[in-house]
Amino acid sequence: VISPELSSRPVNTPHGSHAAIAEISAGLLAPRAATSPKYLYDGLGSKLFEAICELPEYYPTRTEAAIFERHGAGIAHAVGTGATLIDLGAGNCAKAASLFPLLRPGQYVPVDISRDFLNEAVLRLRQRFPEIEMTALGLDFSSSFELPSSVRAERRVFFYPGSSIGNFAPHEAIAFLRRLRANEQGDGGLLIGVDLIKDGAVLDAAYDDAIGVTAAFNLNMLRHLNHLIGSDFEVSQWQHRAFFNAEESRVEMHLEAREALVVTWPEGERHHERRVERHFARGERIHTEDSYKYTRRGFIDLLQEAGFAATHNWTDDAEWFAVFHARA
Ligand code: AVI
Repeated sequence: VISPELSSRPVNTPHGSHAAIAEISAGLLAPRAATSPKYLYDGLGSKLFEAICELPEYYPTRTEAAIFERHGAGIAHAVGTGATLIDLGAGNCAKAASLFPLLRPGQYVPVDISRDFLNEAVLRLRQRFPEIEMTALGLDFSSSFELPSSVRAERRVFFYPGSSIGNFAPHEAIAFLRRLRANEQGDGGLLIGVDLIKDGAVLDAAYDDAIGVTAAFNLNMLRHLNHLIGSDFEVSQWQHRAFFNAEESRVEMHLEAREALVVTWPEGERHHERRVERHFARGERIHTEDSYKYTRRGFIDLLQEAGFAATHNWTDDAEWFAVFHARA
């Protein structure tokens, strides 16, 4: 199901790929420790994210779904039917699947870094929609990517819902959208969901829910890092922190050391016996995710900087979330 030439782990060690190990190690050793949010998504992380989407505090998923529900006909009219629908960060594929009756894609191409999770979802989806050709790709599209020849070239429409674009800094978002344009070949488009700036208390609650699902999602990254780089993080020594940073227009997620502690991991493949040590003071943080929020005008400007013309956008009554359709 998953195209083997597009593995997200080009050179495998007993843990992660060399590139991932080097990236994680450098991030942890930086004076302000940080990790890429992509490491939130191992198998359990993807399931926890699904649970987040069910939380009353996490409004983006249901608000976006309501926009698709209410404006589905207009969105389908703008996008057109029979397209090659490329679903970036497809996860359980549920959002795209709910649009199949309206968009009637000629080919569906779900892409996700969590390949086992994706595989399971696509197996189920094929039974529901046997008439749609499906090509699942298990790869990390956050850096560079090229679509294989099994993806039809005509009318490529990138579907990027859920405000995942918010997990890039604005300059990275522009670079990412430019790469999409390069893969799109002129006659396709982009259908993208974007979270809008709103009251800070609403944002704080959305990323620090009462029953602690988002805390578990964030803390699970430590287990994933232990698996990827062979580190010895103890989850109980850390706590979840999340808050809206209005100046930067983003929600930040951090993991904060509850006490002074040391984390170690193997220095490299050739020096298995030597371990890197990273000391954390009590209260010191690892910055694990940013989730940028935009105004509608601000996002139209960003699309334009990336070379897209924003043709339409749709929002909910409270203007908490917006869906944009853009063409090259
Ligand atoms: C996937 N992404 C858009 C989510 C967000 O809202 O930034 C990830 C998330 N992090 C915490 N809760 C949800």
